[in-house]
Amino acid sequence: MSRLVVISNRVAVPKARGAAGAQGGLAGALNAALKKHSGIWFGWSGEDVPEFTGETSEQTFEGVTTVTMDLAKQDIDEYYNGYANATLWPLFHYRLDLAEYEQETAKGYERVNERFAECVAPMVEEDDLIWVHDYHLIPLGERLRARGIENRIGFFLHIPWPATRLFVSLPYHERLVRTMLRYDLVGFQTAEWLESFMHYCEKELGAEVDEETGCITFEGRRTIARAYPIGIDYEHFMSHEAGSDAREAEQRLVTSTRDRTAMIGVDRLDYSKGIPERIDGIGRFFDKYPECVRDLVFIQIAPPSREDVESYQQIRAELEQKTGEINGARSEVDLVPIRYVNRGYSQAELFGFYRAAKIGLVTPLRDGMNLVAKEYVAAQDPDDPGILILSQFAGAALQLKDAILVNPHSPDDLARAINQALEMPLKERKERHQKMLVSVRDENVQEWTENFRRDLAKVSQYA
Ligand code: ADQ
Repeated sequence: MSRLVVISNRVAVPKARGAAGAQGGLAGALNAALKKHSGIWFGWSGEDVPEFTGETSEQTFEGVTTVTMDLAKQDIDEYYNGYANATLWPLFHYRLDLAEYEQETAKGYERVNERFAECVAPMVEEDDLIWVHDYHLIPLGERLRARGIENRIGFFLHIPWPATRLFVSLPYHERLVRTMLRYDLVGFQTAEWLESFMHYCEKELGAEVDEETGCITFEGRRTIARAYPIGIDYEHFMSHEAGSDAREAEQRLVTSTRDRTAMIGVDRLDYSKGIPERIDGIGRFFDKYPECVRDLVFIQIAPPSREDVESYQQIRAELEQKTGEINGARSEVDLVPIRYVNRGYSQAELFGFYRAAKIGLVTPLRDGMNLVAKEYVAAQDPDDPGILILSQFAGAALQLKDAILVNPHSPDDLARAINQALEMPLKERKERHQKMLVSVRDENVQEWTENFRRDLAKVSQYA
């Protein structure tokens, strides 16, 4: 069986001690796949050095070898904070207003992709399957090809692929897509992002696109493009159910909210997650139903991320202001309607919080998938499940159709959804939850990893 080589911006380095259980989700699934197929995981160490040296550091733990490289400060500024997170991330999340187009950061992005190729190429063995992850590394396949690597190489995009009309605002957009077509297999979270990509290839590049097979033929080469919706590590996540950390967290929330209904939001602090818009929706609900202020409490957990990027500093300030306004206007001596917590929690604690919350608010303005929505469903008590309010613009909405779907831009729609959730009879809650649970349980992260790996291994059959 072919060895698997996974390449992503960062590597979740397993630790010999103390990190047990800290790896859920994607990291856990990739580790399991690497263990099974005896592979390597390569990425940036997260450290910066005065100058890039090309030296790598390797460690093997339980059959998985992780290899990392350090990057120069300038590399990180241009490639990571710059092009990846201030150009591609906002553009791919439909935030043209936040996207910066700087030639210097574009060059840095290319340069760092070249550095990845320089370090990875010598490790590649003849029959390896190479799997590249996410928007940081789109041109890497092409850089590896330039170094003579002829292995099967796949790419998975964790975020949305934007509509063609939006995507063409990116200078040199054609170059980026041409590099995508040097992969053998490209995967997207949903059929919607896949269709946008194919539309671009056909209309802008003039590629031949077969929508049924996902085969894109361009300049004599073939690439297969498909949707692979990512899931959670269901079994691992459910293992928290019986643990004391989850139970204590659940109890903490239940005790502190007393007889009020708890609603929860859990996100990285990111403008794509629609948190200020969510707060507006809650404000609108309180305006419409002031008698409910005493019955509800909203808990938003949002640890800061990407703090070196300016738009992330702004979203933090905006959120603090909005929360302050609503709490200022609606609080009583014994009651605060919104609790905003600026830190992260372990998966076990999140399990407990999700379970204690009778409404889960997952309302991104745009999201590749969104795993919080799936975790919320998994954590519910099947005999008395909470209700998921989910943005129609999250990839997850295509699978979780029994959530209450909302337009996250509309405060009125959010207020309507909260009211609908509060009034929903137990029978309907159970029916909706049961259907969503089947999808969350069956379309899990192991399935996702295996499907992608299997298609990549088969890819020569199509070429
Ligand atoms: P993210 O944008 O980071 O991921 P998401 O899928 O919602 O978003 O979350 C990933 C993980 O982070 C989840 O396991 C969640 O529990 C954890 N997490 C989020 N907020 C947290 C918090 N406040 N405290 C602790 N943990 C938290 C990107 C894409 C998504 C896609 C994933 C996987 O943007 O669309 O679902 O990759 O492909």
